[in-house]
Amino acid sequence: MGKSQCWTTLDNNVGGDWPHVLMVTTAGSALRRMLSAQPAGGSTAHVRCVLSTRKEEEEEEEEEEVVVLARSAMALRAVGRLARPRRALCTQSASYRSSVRSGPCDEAAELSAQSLFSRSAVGSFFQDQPLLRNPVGEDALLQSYLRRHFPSTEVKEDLSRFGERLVNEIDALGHECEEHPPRLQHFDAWGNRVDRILTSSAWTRMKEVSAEEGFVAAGYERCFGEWSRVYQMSKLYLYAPSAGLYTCPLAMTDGAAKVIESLGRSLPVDEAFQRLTSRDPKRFWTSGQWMTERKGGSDVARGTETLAFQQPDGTYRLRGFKWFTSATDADMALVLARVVDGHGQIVQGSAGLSLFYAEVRDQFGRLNGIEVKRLKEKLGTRQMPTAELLLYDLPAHLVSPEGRGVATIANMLTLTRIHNTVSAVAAMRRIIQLSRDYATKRFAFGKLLKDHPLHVQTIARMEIETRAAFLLMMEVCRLFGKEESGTASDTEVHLFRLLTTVAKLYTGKQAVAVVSEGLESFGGQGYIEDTGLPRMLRDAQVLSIWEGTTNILSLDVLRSTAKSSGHVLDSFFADVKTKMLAVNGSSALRPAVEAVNTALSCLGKFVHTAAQRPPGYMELAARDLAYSLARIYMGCLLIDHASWEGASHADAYAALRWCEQDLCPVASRDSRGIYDPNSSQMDSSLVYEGYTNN
Ligand code: UCC
Repeated sequence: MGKSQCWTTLDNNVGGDWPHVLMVTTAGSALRRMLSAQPAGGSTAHVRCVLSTRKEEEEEEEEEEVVVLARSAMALRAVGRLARPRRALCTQSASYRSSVRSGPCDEAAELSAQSLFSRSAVGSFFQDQPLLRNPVGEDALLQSYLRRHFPSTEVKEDLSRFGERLVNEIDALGHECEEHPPRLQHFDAWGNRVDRILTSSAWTRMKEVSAEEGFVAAGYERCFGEWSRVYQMSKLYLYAPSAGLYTCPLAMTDGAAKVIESLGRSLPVDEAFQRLTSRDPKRFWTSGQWMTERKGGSDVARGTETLAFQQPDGTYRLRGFKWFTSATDADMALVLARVVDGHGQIVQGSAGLSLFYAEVRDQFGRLNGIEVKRLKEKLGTRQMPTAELLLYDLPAHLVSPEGRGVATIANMLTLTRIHNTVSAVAAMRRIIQLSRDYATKRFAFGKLLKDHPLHVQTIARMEIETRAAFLLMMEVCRLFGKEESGTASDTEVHLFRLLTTVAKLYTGKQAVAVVSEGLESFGGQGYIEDTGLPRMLRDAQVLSIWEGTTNILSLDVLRSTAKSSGHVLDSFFADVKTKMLAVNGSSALRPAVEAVNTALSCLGKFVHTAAQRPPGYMELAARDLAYSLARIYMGCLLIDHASWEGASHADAYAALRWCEQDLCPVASRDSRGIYDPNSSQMDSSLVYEGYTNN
């Protein structure tokens, strides 16, 4: 057995339950006999021997070593009395070291100390890594949510099977996507301009996996009626942290399928729809969403310069510069552009924008009137190609009514915002799963991290954020499924419009905070690239930026309120009241129910008086208003879940703790005059104090 193989074997055997490790030379069978005659630590269950035969490359003779794993220092000491250890392989706990020094193994300890660094320049440090296990089995809230709302064994079995596939196959592909980011090849060896985006084989495999698992198809097959979106998004929630960012093209693909479905599936988009929703890897297509131009990705209505020239056959050619196109290796894209009329005129603003369908490559696989100027160098999402594209006569079909581009692509935004929420919650869940596992393996200050109350309190706070976010995500998906299947009430339709925005903006921020905290729970290891952990923070940061930044979405809350003449907020108030009335009987949850009711009443007063305030007042309050909606609704959902007969004590605890915070910051800040016109001036003078712009 080679040396490195031997050490690997040992690594794998040092588990969290076996914190004390000692290496001895006594032959394994002899040691086992001694142990059975005189059980160490009172019972042989406290000691485990691992036999490893090692042969140095240049040595002829094989050397047998026995690694002893013990559950307690006492058990280890007992072994030390039976068999003289040659050296300590690793001592994970301070208690072991002190026991060896003070106990009858002094000689052994000295030998151990001498030989500790003898094998390599870095010594024999190793630490059990956090392990990814089937995330379905580890996710108590997912399980109880499904038990409560969706008791289909078929779904549970599919998710569990998929969880195994994640652990055994997909997670490694995700890491590979990170390690082999896309490259742009401008020219081939013979000088031809080719603009090839070269992606990793793992990225290609992710596309096949996506078709096989029906990540998009499940949303349109609607096998589970109004619960189909809950099923689809549950699967994506499991997939996202292992997906190597393949969730991004899937989000846009889902969005494009939704736009096409809502427009009516005429040619040529009918063929595209079938491909976007196919389970056949050979037929499956992904779609891009080309909105963002040089003037920005938020103010799409004023920032879009791309022009559409009509052709004699009724199709169009697009010319423009798309500044930030994600997953540029897609097969098709939905593109916003301005139609140039017969006099060479265009309409400015939102009313001039129309939506086009374009295929990215021709039948020979060459780009269709597209130059890839460069790939973006991004903080995160490096697994995925994001590019600047020059469009010069890209063939395209008008798919929206002329001038209704933004309103038509809004369906796509709804989908990508839901996917964004799913990815945010998934990232939080994954970091907690790893962090709590690590806490059972890492020793510090004489005990495992899991036995340090402050450490566990920190993870518990992350858990509360994640549970609240999870329930909001699921509620949005549930409402979506109802809307699509035509079973949603008016209240639910309004709620869906409001909560999609609120969920995206709030969970995007939560994900950054929770993932960052999660990294810290690994100490320095959380900052080390090849643990795979830093990537999670980089990738989380995008969630609050793309698909509408926090402020843009806060303004969208105002937009949806105005457009619905306040019905979205009326629905919000009505729904929270109904849910709270339903749980009023539960005394354990009473403080939480009271907190939500009080916050709702404060919010009601704020909304009532804000309507009479000067223009600009609500804009300044928009972010705090959105946060208040999020916190109140999350509190309401936590209470609702905790009041279910199958809920656990942890569910009730999470609800109570969530509701201890300021659930209605917009009312608290309003009472302190934060949105008065003069505070805006003060903000400005604070920000620009000392600033010179010569
Ligand atoms: O593209 C990007 C990167 C792609 C990567 C995607 C991956 C996602 C992966 C996630 C998971 C891993 S980033 C670019 C993203 N850009 C945006 O998200 C746009 C942000 N800006 C906005 O949302 C703005 O609010 C705009 C563009 C919607 C504002 O446009 P307008 O034209 O100035 O605003 P209007 O006039 O208020 O809205 C025009 C119409 C109205 O309908 P009508 O005309 O019937 O009154 C609105 O009601 O659009 C309707 N509308 C909506 N409808 C606007 N927003 C919505 C909405 N959210 N839902 C329904």
